[in-house]
Amino acid sequence: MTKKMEKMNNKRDFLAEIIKDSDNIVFFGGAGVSTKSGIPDFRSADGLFSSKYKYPPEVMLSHTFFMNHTEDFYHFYREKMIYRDARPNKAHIKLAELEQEGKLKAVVTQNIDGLHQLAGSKNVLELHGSVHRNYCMKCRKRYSLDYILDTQGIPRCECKGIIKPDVVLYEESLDNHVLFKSISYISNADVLIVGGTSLNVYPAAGLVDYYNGDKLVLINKSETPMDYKANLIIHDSIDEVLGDI
Ligand code: CNA
Repeated sequence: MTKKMEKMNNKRDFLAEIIKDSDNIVFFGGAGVSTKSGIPDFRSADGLFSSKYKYPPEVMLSHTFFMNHTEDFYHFYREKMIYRDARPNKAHIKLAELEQEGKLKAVVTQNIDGLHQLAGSKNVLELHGSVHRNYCMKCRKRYSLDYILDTQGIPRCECKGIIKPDVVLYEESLDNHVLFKSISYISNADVLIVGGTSLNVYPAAGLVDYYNGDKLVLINKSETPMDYKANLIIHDSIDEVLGDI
């Protein structure tokens, strides 16, 4: 792999060749995939974690905070976590095309924005849930994102129960079915492309360890704690890198 890479003119050509040669690619991504669509990530300089709020974002996005300060949670959530008008960028679109061509088997994402599906991806494993699904904590009735955005304060079900977004908050565990399916795709992948994630949030970040192959591609603007594991590292914008292929 390394020798082959030395012969290639640049990393992007090498990535193009890896993609051309495989029909078993899995993509694992995070918030950086959607920044070009106008949705801020957590850990970039202009990300949510560098903004000043009354409570840190990790606290406001925790299960305890949701239960004890539901109205404050919804204030932050509606203002900072939901971007109804966001559209897929070149990264989402390329990944959907690769799936349609039969080359990419699954998108495993930490994102909750639904942009992969909007771009046309069919097999999307949402490790942290989705802002598009919401349910009553009392009777389990389902509600749309529009319902959450078009109400004020705490959104209530017709049975008066509190509606909760189907997103995995801090302190909550991941859906086992989604997690095991993700592990299965990643452990059987020929190529694993990891992108737009700081690989800081566990257990999601630990999924990289299930990859068994020798074509681990990491595309991220900044360094990650798993750069040393990658066979090909591109520190650049994922929308440009994937869009150019
Ligand atoms: P993160 O910790 O904020 O890391 C994002 C990473 O992406 C950083 O390392 C950036 O350097 C990098 N990055 C930013 N823009 C680009 C780009 N255009 N091209 C390449 N790299 C880029 O986010 P993670 O996803 O790693 O952390 C997981 C959290 C963030 C999950 O729980 C998500 O639910 C949560 N989140 C999701 C969204 C969303 O759904 N769009 C938005 C904000 C946060």
